[in-house]
Amino acid sequence: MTTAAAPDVAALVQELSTAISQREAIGPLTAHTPLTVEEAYGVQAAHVAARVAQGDRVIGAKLGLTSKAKQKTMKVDEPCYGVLLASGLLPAEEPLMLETLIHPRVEPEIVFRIGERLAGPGVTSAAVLAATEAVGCGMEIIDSRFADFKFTLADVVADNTSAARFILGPRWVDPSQIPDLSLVGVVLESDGQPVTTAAGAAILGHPAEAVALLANWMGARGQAIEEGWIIFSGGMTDAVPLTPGRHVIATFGRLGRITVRAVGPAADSVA
Ligand code: OOG
Ligand code: MG
Repeated sequence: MTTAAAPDVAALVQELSTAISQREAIGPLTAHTPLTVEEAYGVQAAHVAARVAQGDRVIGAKLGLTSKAKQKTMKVDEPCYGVLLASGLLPAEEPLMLETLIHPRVEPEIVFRIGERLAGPGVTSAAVLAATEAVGCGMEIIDSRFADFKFTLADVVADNTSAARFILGPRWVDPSQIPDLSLVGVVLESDGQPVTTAAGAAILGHPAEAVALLANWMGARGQAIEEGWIIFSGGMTDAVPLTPGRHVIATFGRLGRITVRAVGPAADSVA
């Protein structure tokens, strides 16, 4: 039996970093380097560590591909996770400057603020809810470093699951105020037209299930969801491309409403 040579993690991190700094999409890493999903998490961790060494800070994590809508469109049918960096937080009132990204898209998510360290194995959605200090809503702005958002599971994991920016909603609510997060609805509008609607149940049946999955995956890697982290549980609907001038509004009922306004030219964003 032959085993594949270990990937050159530093070279892959460099490729991703260059795509971000040059705002230019690249081809999938797996087109030239065989990569297992486990190795891909190693690339993601090395990339995040490099950002932290440059002064950034990990403030949470995000699930990816936890809804059927996302899995179908992205043609990857398994969830995954990435890291949220402090530099990604876009204040709610600020427009998104398109020239800072490659081809951004936006998606509505239910967000958890975790009050107690959580690490698997054995973390259940009930344990997640017990450890949740507050729930809120968010909009994630994803920006795959890969051309046309075409990737395999290993590629998207290495690329920190397309993480770019995120916006937090107007309020945090005690979880006891929302009896069932699977019933929280969202209405997504683009330029004044309704695009789609979804409910929390779109996220693995219940968004806390996604956070439990994350805690168990992290536990298996000797990591944990740390106290105070915010967790984006995954896009409830397909993402909407942010083209110049586009206004996207997500309304989540009692969790509030978020508006994203895209400003300026974008190299590769017309969809
Ligand atoms: C991958 C990231 C998916 C989500 O919420 O499902 C994601 C992508 O669609 O580029 O963040
Ligand atoms: Mg997302």
